[in-house]
Amino acid sequence: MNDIIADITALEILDSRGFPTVQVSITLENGRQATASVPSGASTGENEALELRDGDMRRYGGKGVLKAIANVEEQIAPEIIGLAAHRQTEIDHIMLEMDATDNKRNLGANAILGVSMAVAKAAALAHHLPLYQYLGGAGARRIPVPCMNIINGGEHADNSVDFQEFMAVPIGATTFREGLRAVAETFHVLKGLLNKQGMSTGIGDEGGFAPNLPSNEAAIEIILEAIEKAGYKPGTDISIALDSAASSFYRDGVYDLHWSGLGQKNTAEMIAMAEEWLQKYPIISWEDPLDENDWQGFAELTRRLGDKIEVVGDDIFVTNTRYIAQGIAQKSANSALIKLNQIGTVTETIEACRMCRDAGWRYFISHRSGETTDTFLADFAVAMDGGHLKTGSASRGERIAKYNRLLEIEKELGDTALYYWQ
Ligand code: 2PG
Ligand code: MG
Repeated sequence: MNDIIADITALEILDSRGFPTVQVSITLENGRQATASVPSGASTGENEALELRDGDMRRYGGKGVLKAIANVEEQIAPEIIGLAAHRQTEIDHIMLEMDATDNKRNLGANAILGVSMAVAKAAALAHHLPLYQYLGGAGARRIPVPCMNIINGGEHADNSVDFQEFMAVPIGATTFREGLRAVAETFHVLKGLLNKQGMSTGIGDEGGFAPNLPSNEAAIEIILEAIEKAGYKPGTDISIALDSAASSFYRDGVYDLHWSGLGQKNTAEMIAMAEEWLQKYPIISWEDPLDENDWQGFAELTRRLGDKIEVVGDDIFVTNTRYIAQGIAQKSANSALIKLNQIGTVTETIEACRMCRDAGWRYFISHRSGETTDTFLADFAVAMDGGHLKTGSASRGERIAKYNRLLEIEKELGDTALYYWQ
């Protein structure tokens, strides 16, 4: 099968927040063409790979990506054209060597990832395989549980809630489509409840509601009410997952929760609060409960709660095997959030998943708060076989596109599809 790369072009497009991002198209010698686009985060970890922005204040407030586009077309393309698209690892390594920095600041992680994802898509096309099967092999058949972010706070919304994400997790379903239905129905009931209380049903960056609730706990309580009203049982059918994104409210050594009326807390108090909430609420997964540099706090929290819930590290590990290895050695968590653009190549993202799997950790595939309608993530989640995915709420087309792609994959797999939480 001819999968030789004949041409690579790039285009500055807009993401779901209306900011520029990179789209890359690859044409193969056989005439087939694949296009991929790169997501972008808002609550970013300090050690994420660098998203190259132009800094030219006359365009998009400095957020243009024309430099990254030029890097794809003028620097990367000449080195990659002529290679076979299925040589993913080799191609990614060529780009890493060309960039030669620890955070991809020369070429830009957005330039490199756009090419890396488009290469994978082109190879899948050339080999007449769906992307999830090309990347995951013949055994790829587990559809991830959709952890649906139905209340948005923190840096993803302009409301009074300081935790970033409140997710409904359909653990009781036996198929993806039934799981998706359960949490989508809950989302709709939640809208009615908020309406009734005179609260805003405007949405945040990931499509969840962004009401001005009196506290973080109020967000959990109203979700539990919505689950019941939708006809499901909290903790049995649908559980709760949280992403505190705690780095975003950690200032001068304290966790500043003044928005939601909790005042300031130190690490020990944050852990005590988490412990108390686990008694009260059916929480099964908690991401970034502490600041990304609070390694000791993470280890202590994991020691205390790690046998009850999934403790997920996002900003602390940034999908980088260097930090995940440190986390495994120090028992800082028991799961890593996995985001392609935190590290910047498909190959390194696969390595991060492998490292977690080898250590008996879970890994949780994730979108970014700035997304496009590209559905790469849905196929990638099935290919990686981790079983846990977050890709936003039951609104906003860029989130729905991923859910709809998973429905297609499930249908294609028919009876062979698997779906379960653990
Ligand atoms: C997160 C992500 C995705 P962002 O913190 O987990 O939900 O947000 O893309 O803004 O970093
Ligand atoms: Mg996070």
